Amino acid sequence: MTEEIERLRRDIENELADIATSEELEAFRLKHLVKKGSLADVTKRFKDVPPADKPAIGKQLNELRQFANTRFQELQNSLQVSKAASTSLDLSLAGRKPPLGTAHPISQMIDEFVRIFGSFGFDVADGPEIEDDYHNFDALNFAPNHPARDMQDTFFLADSDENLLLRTHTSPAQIRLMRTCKPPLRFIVPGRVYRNEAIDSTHLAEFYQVEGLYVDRNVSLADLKGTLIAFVEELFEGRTTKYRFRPSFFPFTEPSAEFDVLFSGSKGEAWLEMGGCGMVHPNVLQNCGIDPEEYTGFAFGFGVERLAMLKHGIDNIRLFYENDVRVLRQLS
Ligand code: FA5
Repeated sequence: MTEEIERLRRDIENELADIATSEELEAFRLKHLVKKGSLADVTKRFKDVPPADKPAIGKQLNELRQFANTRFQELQNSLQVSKAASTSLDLSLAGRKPPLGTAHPISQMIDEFVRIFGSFGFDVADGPEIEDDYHNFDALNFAPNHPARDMQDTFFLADSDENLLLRTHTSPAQIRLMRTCKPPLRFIVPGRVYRNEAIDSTHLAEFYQVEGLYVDRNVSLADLKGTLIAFVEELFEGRTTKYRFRPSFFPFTEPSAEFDVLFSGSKGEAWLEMGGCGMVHPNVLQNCGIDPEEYTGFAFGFGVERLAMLKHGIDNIRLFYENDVRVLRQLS
């Protein structure tokens, strides 16, 4: 019987070595491991072995059974793992789209300014956020005792000998442009401005403005009105928006106006101030070395968040900066 067990062992080893699929493994199980399989068959005949040989042959038989069962189990596990690996990679599945981010609504609004005024022939310029008193106030014809210069409205930089401050508006960029470029000048200047203000649903202490400046011969108030109306009509894509020019005062423009747009929010309709505008004051042209007898110009400064509120029908300006992704996603 020893030779018979040895032969069976060689057969089992050879067959196991050739098994590559679960079907082959199943055939192996049916041939050797089930009740009527080869191993059960030899085990049945063990009772006929002479008692003296039983310990040695019993050991040989047990080892063979253990070997066959262990290898069977190992092969079954490894075939299951490779089957799972081959089915988890389905090359025909449609790809997963990565979630795409978008520009912030305020950046999108600035892009709209650049696009629309670009189509009107305006270039984009830049100016420093830390300004000096001269560019932010003096050169813009602010009287020395004008209330805007007050600490309560303006963030002055501590310990600065040069009266440095965080610009309160983008208008100082007008001065820098007129001092460095010769007319005709056509620029917009988007940028961040700072005011020492109480924050509420329409006011922030840090917000964006877009300054506009057009200086040439024969620029008139009609050009200013036509340009701003063309801008909002393009911005609101022809949706009828009501707007009005309201007489106002800025030291650096004469005449001056406030440009308002009718806003419908949750509390009904209200006029919302978009920005100031006017004809560049002759003193300002002179401060920049431009002859006011030869040239005229218009300027405007719009609040970007205010326009974005209107465009998206939002009545709380703070929503733009709370960075709630659910809100930002809706506005994109
Ligand atoms: C100015 O800042 C002028 N420099 C505008 C100007 C430019 C006039 C060129 C004439 C020629 P004003 O302080 O009104 O003006 O601000 C302009 C706009 O900024 C406002 O109409 C409003 O839309 C926006 N704005 C002003 N204060 C705030 C604030 N605290 N929060 C958000 N937006 C504001």
